[in-house]
Amino acid sequence: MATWGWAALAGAVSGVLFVAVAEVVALVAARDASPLIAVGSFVVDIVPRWAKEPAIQLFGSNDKLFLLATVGAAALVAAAVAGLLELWRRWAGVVAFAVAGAAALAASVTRADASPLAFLPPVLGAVAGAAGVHVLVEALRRWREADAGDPASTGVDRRRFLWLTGAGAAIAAIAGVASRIGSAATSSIAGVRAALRLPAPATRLQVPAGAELRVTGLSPLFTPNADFYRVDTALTVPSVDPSGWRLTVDGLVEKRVELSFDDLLGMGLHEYGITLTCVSNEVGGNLVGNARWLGVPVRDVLARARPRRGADMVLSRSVDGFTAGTPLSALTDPGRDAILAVGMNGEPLPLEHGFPVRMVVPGLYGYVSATKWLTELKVTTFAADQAYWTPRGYSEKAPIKLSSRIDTPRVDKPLSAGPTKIAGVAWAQTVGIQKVEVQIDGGGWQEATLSAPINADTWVQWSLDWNATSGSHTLAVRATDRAGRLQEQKRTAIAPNGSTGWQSTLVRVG
Ligand SMILES: Nc1nc2c(c(=O)[nH]1)N[C@H]1C(S)=C(S)[C@@H](COP(=O)(O)O)O[C@H]1N2
Ligand SMILES: [Mo]
Repeated sequence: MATWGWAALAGAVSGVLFVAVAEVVALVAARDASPLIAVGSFVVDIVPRWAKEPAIQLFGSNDKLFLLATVGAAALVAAAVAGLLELWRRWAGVVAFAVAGAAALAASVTRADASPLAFLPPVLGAVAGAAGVHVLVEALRRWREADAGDPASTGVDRRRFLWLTGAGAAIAAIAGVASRIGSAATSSIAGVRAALRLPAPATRLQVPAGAELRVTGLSPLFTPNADFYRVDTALTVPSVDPSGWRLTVDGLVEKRVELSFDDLLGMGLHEYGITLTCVSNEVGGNLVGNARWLGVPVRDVLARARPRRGADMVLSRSVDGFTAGTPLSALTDPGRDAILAVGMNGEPLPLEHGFPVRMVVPGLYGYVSATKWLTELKVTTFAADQAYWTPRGYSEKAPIKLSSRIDTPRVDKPLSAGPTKIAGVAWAQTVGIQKVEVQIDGGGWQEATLSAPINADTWVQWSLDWNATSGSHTLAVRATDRAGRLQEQKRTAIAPNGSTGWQSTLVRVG
């Protein structure tokens, strides 16, 4: 191999050493302050919408894995270049590692949930990487100089370089594996959650007879937690221990309030049925789910702090820095069940869905209301504060749009001729669904049977009998809400405040 090839390899090994040492230090000294995650999170926050959306569409819930792999690959290439720089000029590679360390340091200490020792992993990692590249490239230089001048010592110097490079790679590998095993062993929040017993609700959700239609292929009335869609900017699921959790209510309030988890539970828990929807849900998409939530009304919590006149927004903040801006009126309205949820479908909130406390507000898209891993409610104004997605191209206010979806039959599942059912779900949170109509092959609109609604905040299921004949058929669906409004026919994109359009799908009957 050419000298430059060896130098690039030496740089790459030093790069892996940087990351592995940083991971170990992060585990021991500053839990969760992994520079790779910090840099990845920084990228998540700065990539523009046009770059983010295709990645999400392409990789779905693996988008985070894809991002980390990209950051890792870029770091490896940069480290190889640092090896070449060190070969070109002594110390130039060391300077490159120092610059990379400074960038990782900036990303680490500016994270919302940065621990006081967050500076240690990138600093010590960079020291290890810089030392690695310098020592290895010096050894390479000696070998190559010996090659040119004194052939007798070539073998010794060659072995020395290879030995050092191998040792560096081995140390990196061991440290990397150890840090992974260690972090799995110490992430005890899953255990804390499993042991948690929530009090019984003071009022239970009433589910009327006929609330669930039994049709094969139709979404269940309540989406199981394991199937519930997940959308957030968090590269690693935040670990929040309920015993140390505090909710601060501050800003434009008469009295700043701080609540512990037990204080919150002590306010009285009630059960609610609310269908959550993501603004990124495409027509026919699955970024929507219905759950039985256990929680405390937000208005009760706000009442303790007494919002001042002039306030019109509540900026809810997550431990990871994400924020949502919700109209104050939607949270104080006695007619709307905006809640701080601690339970989901009979269990404590799953870690990915915001354990231990999240917000859920009927009728508003998740990004303006449903803050997970909640830590603060700041009473403020839309004029004074902006939430996470506002400067990133999404509307400040975003009520959920009336929508309907066909669950069965599906394009990818051919069916046989004969009597069958066309079925799906429809939602118009806070208003309710009055009617769902189905159109077959461009014919007349036929009214579907609706499930008995739990309330206006949950979706309803719908179904229509169909005698399917052989061949291809186009099925379309549209809903009307209880205010008499027909679902918007015109297709619009998800940005800036949610997609519209009637779903139409092609099915093959064999
Ligand atoms: N902390 C935090 N909370 C968040 C988000 C986030 O990125 N970070 N995303 C929001 C968005 S866009 C949606 S649609 C919902 C999704 O909630 P789920 O993952 O429980 O389905 O969470 C909201 N809460
Ligand atoms: Mo969302």
